[in-house]
Amino acid sequence: MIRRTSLFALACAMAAPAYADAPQAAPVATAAAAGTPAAADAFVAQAEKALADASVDAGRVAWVNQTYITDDTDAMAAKAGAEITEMQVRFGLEAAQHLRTAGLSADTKRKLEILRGGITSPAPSRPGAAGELSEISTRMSSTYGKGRGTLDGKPVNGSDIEAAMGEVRDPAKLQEMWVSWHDNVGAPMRADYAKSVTLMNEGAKELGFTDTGAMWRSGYDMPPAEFEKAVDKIWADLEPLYKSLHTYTRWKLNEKYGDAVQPKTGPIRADLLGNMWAQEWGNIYDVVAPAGAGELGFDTGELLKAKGYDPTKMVKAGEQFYTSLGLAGLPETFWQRSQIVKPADREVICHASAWNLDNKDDLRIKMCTKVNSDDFVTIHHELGHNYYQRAYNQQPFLYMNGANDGFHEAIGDFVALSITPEYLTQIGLLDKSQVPSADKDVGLLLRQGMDKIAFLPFGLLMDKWRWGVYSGQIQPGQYQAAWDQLRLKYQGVKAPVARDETKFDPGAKYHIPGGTPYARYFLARVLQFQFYEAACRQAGWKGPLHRCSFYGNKQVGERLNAMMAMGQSKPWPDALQAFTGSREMSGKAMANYFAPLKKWLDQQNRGKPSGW
Ligand code: X8Z
Ligand code: ZN
Repeated sequence: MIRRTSLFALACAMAAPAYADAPQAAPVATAAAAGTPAAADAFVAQAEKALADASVDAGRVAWVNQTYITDDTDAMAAKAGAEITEMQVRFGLEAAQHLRTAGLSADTKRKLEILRGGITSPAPSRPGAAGELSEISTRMSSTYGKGRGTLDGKPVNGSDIEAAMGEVRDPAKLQEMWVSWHDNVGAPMRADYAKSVTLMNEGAKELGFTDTGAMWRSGYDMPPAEFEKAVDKIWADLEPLYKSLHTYTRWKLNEKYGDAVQPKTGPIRADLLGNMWAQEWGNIYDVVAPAGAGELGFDTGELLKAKGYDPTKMVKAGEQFYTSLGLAGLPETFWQRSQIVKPADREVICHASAWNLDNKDDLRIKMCTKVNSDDFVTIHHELGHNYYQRAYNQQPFLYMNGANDGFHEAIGDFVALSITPEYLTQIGLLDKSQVPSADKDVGLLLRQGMDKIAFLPFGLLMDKWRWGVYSGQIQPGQYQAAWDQLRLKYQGVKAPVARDETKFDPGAKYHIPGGTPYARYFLARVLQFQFYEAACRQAGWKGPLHRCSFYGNKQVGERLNAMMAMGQSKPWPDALQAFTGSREMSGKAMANYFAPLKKWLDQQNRGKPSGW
């Protein structure tokens, strides 16, 4: 698989990543003497051009591989990926040399740092290493894409089993799906994963980082150690909110399933939460909804089905939100070239992603869309990536990226927060008479919190685990145990059956075999509320925050576009300030949004066991 760097792409927001058959980088031919700012400028210009040129073909190779997995496309993708990585590493190492030069311009320094630190899968420069890493990465990624679990003993593909985890309520069936998926998909990847860690760390060290985790943490306009502290601080601020939700949810699960399935104390059984990874819990809203206030009278997925929406119509509705903000419609090619539903006759990577194949406007999404509420949100999420990509397409190639990767993940989610009942009436999905009254506010917030709040500890622990693996603090013989410990510590969940070191549960989550860093989603979860609070303020909204929709607001659209158009050209606090006025990523806006829910949860939880 094409190894992506944050230079070209977020795995989920894939600007044309890199290049197959790229010309070997020639030494910079320039009159400027080596070690001078002019030589650094010339190197950056040459590297930027080479990468931009080469990125388009490689993007196509990756697209074809991920939408048509065969041994042949795997081989082509592995080859293209190796060539990309080799070129990136070569430029990265040269960038490190130029960074020693005094008197560099701010732009040149920023671009050199991007070249050195923005490689997500750094391979060692010795011959053959990039090829080996690329082959392993392609194998892991395609193995995931082709993975099957079972339900009632019959094989079920990834997108179907993901949806079934949200719908099935029989604990034995949930357990079967959970165990089969984790055993079949995760466990066989263990040795490949360990090998990839060794290779990537060797590469990261060559580029001057202590390990790959430190390299990943270096992409936030602050030292890696400070980034870790910033993330921990956000979590510390929001942990009480999560604990309140956990206490309440465990109680409700115990009421539904009884002590034998879900005890009143201790961790929650991970397969009962409506999601294969227990990362978002909104699918079991029916299980936790309080009588009266919790009866919302509608479910977005049911509304879509009732109104006869198909996946393409869902995407059109998503596009319509963005155009209502004054942003241009998607190009015709988007509709011709996207993969919106799972092809019946071939293996693909179903995990949703957004692409810009020509770095201009060859925008596409790749999804295996189902008509349900999760995928309605995911469509808005992916289109957020596409609109971001197009907004920054005038930037120099090395700045064609999010202000940081959390921004890229946050745009579409921020837009989807505007999918309020009122908005659903505006687009004709919900009847005016069905809009839940103010006494249903707690229910609306609980439905939203089951997705948004529940995600936080998962969003954090994915990379806590990888940071530990890359630093060597977690050794291969402890992969599973360390994973289980982090799941327990942060999420308070546990596997439905005992796990041991023959398993490899991290491999059963897309981003581990896919090599996509995950802290971005944690950041996005808080950033989206910062954006939303700011947009609602700009729109002059006066009511409860969660009822605000900025649908149709051109001023919000204009300011959003201004922030997105900056790409990665400035440190992220500048971009954040441009839209929100603040220079800090913080959990405050999210805590503010959910404050009425927190109060209500704590009332419900009185006298109930809390923690695990
Ligand atoms: O991977 C994604 C997107 C593609 S960038 C669908 N997300 C994370 C996940 O599914 O684990 C969005 C939310 C978190
Ligand atoms: Zn995304």
